Amino acid sequence: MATKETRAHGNAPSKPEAADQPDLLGLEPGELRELLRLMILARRFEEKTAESYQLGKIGGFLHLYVGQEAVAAGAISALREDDYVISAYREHAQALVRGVPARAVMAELYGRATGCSKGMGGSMHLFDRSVNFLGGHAIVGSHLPIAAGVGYAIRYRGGDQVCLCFFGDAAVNIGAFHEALNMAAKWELPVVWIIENNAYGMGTEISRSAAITELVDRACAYEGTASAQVDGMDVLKVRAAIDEAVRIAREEKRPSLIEAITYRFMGHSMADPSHGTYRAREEVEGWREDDPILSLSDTLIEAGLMTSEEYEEMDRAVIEEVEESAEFAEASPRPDESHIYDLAYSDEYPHGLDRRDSWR
Ligand SMILES: Cc1ncc(C[n+]2csc(CCOP(=O)(O)OP(=O)(O)O)c2C)c(N)n1
Ligand SMILES: [Mg+2]
Repeated sequence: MATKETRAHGNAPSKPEAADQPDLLGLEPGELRELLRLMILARRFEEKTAESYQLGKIGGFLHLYVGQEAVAAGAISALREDDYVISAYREHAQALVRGVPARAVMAELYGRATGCSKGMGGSMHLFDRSVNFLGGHAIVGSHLPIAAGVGYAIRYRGGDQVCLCFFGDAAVNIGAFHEALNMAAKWELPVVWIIENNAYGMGTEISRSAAITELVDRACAYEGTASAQVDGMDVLKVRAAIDEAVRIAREEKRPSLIEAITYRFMGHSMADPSHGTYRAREEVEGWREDDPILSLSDTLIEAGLMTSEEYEEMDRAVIEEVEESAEFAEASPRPDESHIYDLAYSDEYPHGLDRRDSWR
């Protein structure tokens, strides 16, 4: 069973904690409250999407991130605006935390022209170039070589940005994982690889598919790749690990592989009941006790950085924002059928080539 006890839980390079003082990483109270707000936004947003899905307002697949919010919030908050984020298909939270407006994400899920991918992508293909959010990729592992390419482009242009690449534990057994990590190490690319190890690829527990289950250990196959395993239920520990990985990428021009130990509270997708037949109810309930939102709100309240009334007010404001995003989506038009072939291929050809040249 993938209980908290049976899984490794973090050797992140965070500072040692004093007796019963939480390590707040020197963050300002406002920054800490924003981390909490972002996690609540991801949670409330997805609760709403589950409701809309059941009402038939959202079509296709819908993979919820509930339980894993600390990974997206901790990691993306460590970035600068000109850095890049790329993700797999469980990416609503990453898009929201990166700054894609809730209404643009919701409208995309509803298949509306006002969505961040103009209603042509849906849940697994969120994209927003204005905040350097490069997707949303449905094929497991397919975006890792793209992240290496982004890292290469940064290096080629002499920039000091970083590309943060999220993927699940099952992606580490895909060939593209090896190819991408190998090239990133060889070419010293500023990529931070984040494995969101939630113990399962659909209904298969990682120990049944991976020869090495300490996934972070795979970093040693790619010399120069820094690595850390971190408690992915603790947003501050994730933040500390990614702060360091980002520093390494920016200053030392080296990639890192970070394994965040986390858990999804819901099923693989809306088609999968929350515990299914492949995991025990007690296992899910055990992890729910480690809810990253409640952990941070307790920490902030105990540290005197927030009152429980302020927490409730924050939650209320987020719920309002989410409700408004659903109303916006509902009222938005669907994309026109005449655009069905748009956005699949680029119309721009580099280096003065014209469309016909590509057929020669
Ligand atoms: C190449 C490929 N094979 C199979 C699938 C079907 N599939 C979709 S999600 C998934 C499991 C992926 O699990 P993981 O990488 O751990 O991510 P998680 O769903 O846990 O976030 C599989 C096998 C796919 N999308 N792409
Ligand atoms: Mg997984």
